[in-house]
Amino acid sequence: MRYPDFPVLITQPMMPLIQEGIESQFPFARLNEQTDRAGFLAKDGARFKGVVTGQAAPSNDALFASLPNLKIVSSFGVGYDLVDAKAANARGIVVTNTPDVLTDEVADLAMGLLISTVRRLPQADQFLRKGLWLKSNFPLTDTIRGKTMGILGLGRIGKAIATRAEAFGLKIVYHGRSQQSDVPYPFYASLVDMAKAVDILMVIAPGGASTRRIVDRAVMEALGPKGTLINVARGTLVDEPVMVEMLTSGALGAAGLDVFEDEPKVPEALFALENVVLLPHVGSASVHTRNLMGQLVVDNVIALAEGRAPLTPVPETPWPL
Ligand code: A2R
Repeated sequence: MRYPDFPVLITQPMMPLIQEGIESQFPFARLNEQTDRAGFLAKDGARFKGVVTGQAAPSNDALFASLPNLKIVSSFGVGYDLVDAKAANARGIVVTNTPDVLTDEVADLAMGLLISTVRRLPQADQFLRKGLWLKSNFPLTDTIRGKTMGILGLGRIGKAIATRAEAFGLKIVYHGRSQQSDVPYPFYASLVDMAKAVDILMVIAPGGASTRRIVDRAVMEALGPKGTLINVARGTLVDEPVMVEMLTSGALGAAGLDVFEDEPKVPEALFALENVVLLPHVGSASVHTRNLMGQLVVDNVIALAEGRAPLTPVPETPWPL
């Protein structure tokens, strides 16, 4: 064992690459397998210097309080809305995520989902499989030709989507909390104003309290019956009940959704709709990219165990703390 002095607490089931990387190099325990979690943490909590986690288990201040010698929370995924990074900072704990290595994969998926939604590729596939092509041609669809896409969240992934979308001939505009000086795309300070001006709204900003239901009824009404909503960020950014109602009535044209508010539960009303494409949160889910993300989770813990700087600290816990 390479790091006997750096015990790690694993809080949820992780991919095999992470489990093997931690189990072979660190003393470890699995919080999710403890029948008496509170008792376990009270007795053993002071042992752990690292936490390895993901989007299935919240890491909050109560957890940090029970781990008084914790140095790092290494979280799988670029989004870390279930980790209270501000509370971690206040306790001198660094939080790391897995940015960059998934940027192109998620951007590829976003474009695939956009074209699938507008050109109705899954519906066309079902049409053929059901033998309906023998009776008639598949109905003509909408197009992305000549359309404008508004990006909510022009960050690493948003920019990678914009590059791809430009190659497809789309006009790009964006909304965020502030205008960026070094991008060529028009900025909208108001999300509603941007939604009025575009055909496609691409959602790729972080989850959490500041973006909760930011895509509300007013935004979806502005997008309108000919508009297309694509969400590859987090389900929490969209008012899901309103979206379902508006997609059902036709007040919102179409939606391509990789994320949902209460995953893996998806509102069943969506299953019956022809104007939606639904994916089970697969934005980064290729073997190649998930392995890069998993290795980064392990490498961040190793960096701390060796007394080095973490590779990818989140902005709320800048290094050195
Ligand atoms: O607001 P800005 O100018 O800092 O732009 C950031 C934007 N953003 C927001 N936009 C509107 N309202 C907010 N409250 C808000 N908070 C952040 O989201 C920035 O352009 C973008 C996030 O970009 P990055 O931090 O580079 O993240 P990355 O790697 O592109 O991933 C985005 C999200 C993840 O957090 C996951 O939830 C999802 O993609 O997979």
